[in-house]
Amino acid sequence: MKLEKRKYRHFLEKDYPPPKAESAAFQIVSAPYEDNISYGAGTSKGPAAIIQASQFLEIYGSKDEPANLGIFTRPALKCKGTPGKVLCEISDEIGKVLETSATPVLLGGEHTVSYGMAKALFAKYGKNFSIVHFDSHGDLRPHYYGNKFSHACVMRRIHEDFSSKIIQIATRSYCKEEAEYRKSNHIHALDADSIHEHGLPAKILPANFAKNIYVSFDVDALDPSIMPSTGTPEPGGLLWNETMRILEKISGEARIIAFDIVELAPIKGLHHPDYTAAKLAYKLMQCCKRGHSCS
Ligand SMILES: [Mn+2]
Repeated sequence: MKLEKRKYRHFLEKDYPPPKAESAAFQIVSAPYEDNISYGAGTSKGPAAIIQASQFLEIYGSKDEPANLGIFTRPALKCKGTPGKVLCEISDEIGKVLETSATPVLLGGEHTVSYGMAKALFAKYGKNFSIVHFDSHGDLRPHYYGNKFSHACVMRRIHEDFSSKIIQIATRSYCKEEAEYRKSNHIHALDADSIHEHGLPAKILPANFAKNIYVSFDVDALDPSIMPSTGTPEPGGLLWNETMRILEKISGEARIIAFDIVELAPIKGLHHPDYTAAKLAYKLMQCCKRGHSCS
């Protein structure tokens, strides 16, 4: 059987036999949840596509590499039923990871799944974590066509329920109501226009941020030229190298304690975006480890 035809269940398993869950430095939770779609479909296939593409990452580095420290992939969640039920399923699963010393990594699914991560982090850290939200959209709507748990509202729900401090990065598409909510609630932003016009600021994270950071990465933060596989591709996004610079800066300023990658909607026959998302997941794991060593 050709390597690329075989279906893999564990991140990187082709080259790195899966470690035991209890000794892994990272635990991956797959949440293939797809309930409400604004435009294009297919995010339920995102987690499996990232895991499949990860087999083709080439890793060469020291013993401190995440691959050598152990990445355990938990069985994918079912994500069936009401949004409330699915979000409980996700937060319970992340809660189990947080009882170990592993860093939780959540793969979506639509962006709504991030609420489950935030809920579990809030249970462990209280307000002692802040959120870095990469997205082309604000995701701050009060509801979206009547749905409070739409992916277009996820940061609003998180902000309301956990009072998290949030910075939005690469945003370039939001409505008036979201702009007003942002302003009146002191939600920080490093919009795509600002990055393209002025470059990156000396420090990315606001001074009042917690030292523990949860990075929620909607792949539509990336430019559609490198990331076409998402429901609402929005021109004017981040390219790869500038994304890496931002992540490196953030991991030098704080400690990434959890992250997610959401909204990948694989396109059949077009594998570079899946590979990009898998590489992003691995780079974020490296950033987690960098933050641990500098804190
Ligand atoms: Mn989003």
